[in-house]
Amino acid sequence: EQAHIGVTGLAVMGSNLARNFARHGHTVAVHNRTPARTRALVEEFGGEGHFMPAETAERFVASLERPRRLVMMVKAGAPTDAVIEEFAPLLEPGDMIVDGGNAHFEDTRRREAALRERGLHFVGTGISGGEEGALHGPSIMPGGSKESYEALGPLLEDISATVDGTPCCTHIGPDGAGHFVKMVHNGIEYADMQLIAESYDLLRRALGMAPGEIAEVFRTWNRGRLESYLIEITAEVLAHTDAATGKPFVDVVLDQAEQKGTGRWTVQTALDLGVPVSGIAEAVFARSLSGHAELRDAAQGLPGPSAKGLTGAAAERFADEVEQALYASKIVAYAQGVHQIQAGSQEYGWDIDPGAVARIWRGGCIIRARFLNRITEAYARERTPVTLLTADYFTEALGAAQDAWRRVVTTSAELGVPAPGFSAALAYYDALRSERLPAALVQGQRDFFGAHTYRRTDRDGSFHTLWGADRGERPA
Ligand code: NBP
Repeated sequence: EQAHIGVTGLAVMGSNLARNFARHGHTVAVHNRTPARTRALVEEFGGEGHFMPAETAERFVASLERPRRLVMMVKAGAPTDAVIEEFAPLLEPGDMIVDGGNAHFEDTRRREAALRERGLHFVGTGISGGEEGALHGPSIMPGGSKESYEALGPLLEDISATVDGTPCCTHIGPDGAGHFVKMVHNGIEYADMQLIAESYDLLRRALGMAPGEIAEVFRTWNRGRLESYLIEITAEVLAHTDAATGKPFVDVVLDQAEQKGTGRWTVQTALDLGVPVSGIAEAVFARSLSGHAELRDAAQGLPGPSAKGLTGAAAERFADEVEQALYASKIVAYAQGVHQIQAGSQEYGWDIDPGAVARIWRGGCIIRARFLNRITEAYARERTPVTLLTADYFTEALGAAQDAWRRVVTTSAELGVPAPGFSAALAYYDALRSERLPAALVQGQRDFFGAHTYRRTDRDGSFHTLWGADRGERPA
């Protein structure tokens, strides 16, 4: 007997994926560098399905049916290259290596090209949903060749989450496309988390609400258009009481947010592609600012505003306004992420369908949310919008929310409560809306000090003004 699929790298993610395959009736070969993990998996969960444990790479490969489907779930970076180098010589043309780790898409492009030369398919695959997702159904974003998806797709779709009967897994595009989309997913996740955190902070500091009360507000929001996994877990975290002190859990946690780096990759890549992902960037910077204890200590004495909080009618309507600001800012974060996916797709020739991406993000992954249906709809139309903001549904939502959104940003400034996510999103919206931008003045400055030239609104060509002489204009 041979296995349908093999999983090597049996830490939490790999073990859970292997169990997920087994629970769906697939025979799964399992392998890990340290064999104790392989034994532990089979000992503990062997009853869940049919596992074929292998203690050596050779035995593992020999146990797979051909063409071989080998999923690796190891630490990203050098360990991934080491595992590829260990297995590639044992494989035959047409075999597939699936990298389900959090690889950088440039690494995936390099690995795919190298393995293609050797006749092997390398399928860089984004997997979101954490440990629970891996076991019960993640959102799966496979890159690599179309041909490899024909052999792998049915198995991956089998174990992915499903929403309305549709699997949260689709072929994203060639080589690094899957890992690229997973990276942007994480960038959007950073932005969404930051916006929710700002909402909490504003409710707390403008209205003096307790964490438990704010949890109730989030629970209410989660029954409406903001319904999403992140809002749901935020309510859980806010409602939690620390057992040791009896204080709200959120008050005993050190307020320095950490990151593993995928948000940073999103922003670095966006800078290279020239895509303004300001909302995502502010979220990454907000985490980094929170970690600078020395700066924050030094700044404790800086003067703040005289206004202390909201009262009266302004207080009454504030929670509803924050809901609107959150929804509008979230639309902007997704619009920026979708723009980045489109720019990457263009740069690397991936032909990614943003509507399909939104569809597979509806379940399994961390950013799963009711509102993703609306993005899928927007891109299912014959005429797809240039930006998500101009899709009918979103334009209406932004229009309805904008007054409240502006008041929330104003209030945050007046009370001295930082809301970089809300304000960056609003600035992006207003910049795109503006008929003229002060970029014209920047061009003038650049031409003045560096003779960088400018274009005119009324004539083709590039020009330079002789700023140091008679200020006459010359074609450049
Ligand atoms: P880890 O990222 O902690 O990796 C541990 C695994 O890598 C173990 O199986 C370990 O084998 C193996 N490994 C290492 Br480290 N170096 C190796 C080498 N040189 N040769 C062979 N194997 C090696 O595991 P994880 O948290 O399960 O995550 C797996 C991947 O999935 C990562 O890329 C991660 O970024 C990604 N991911 C994680 C999550 C999550 O929620 N945790 C979500 C989505 C994606 P050993 O047992 O012999 O040390």
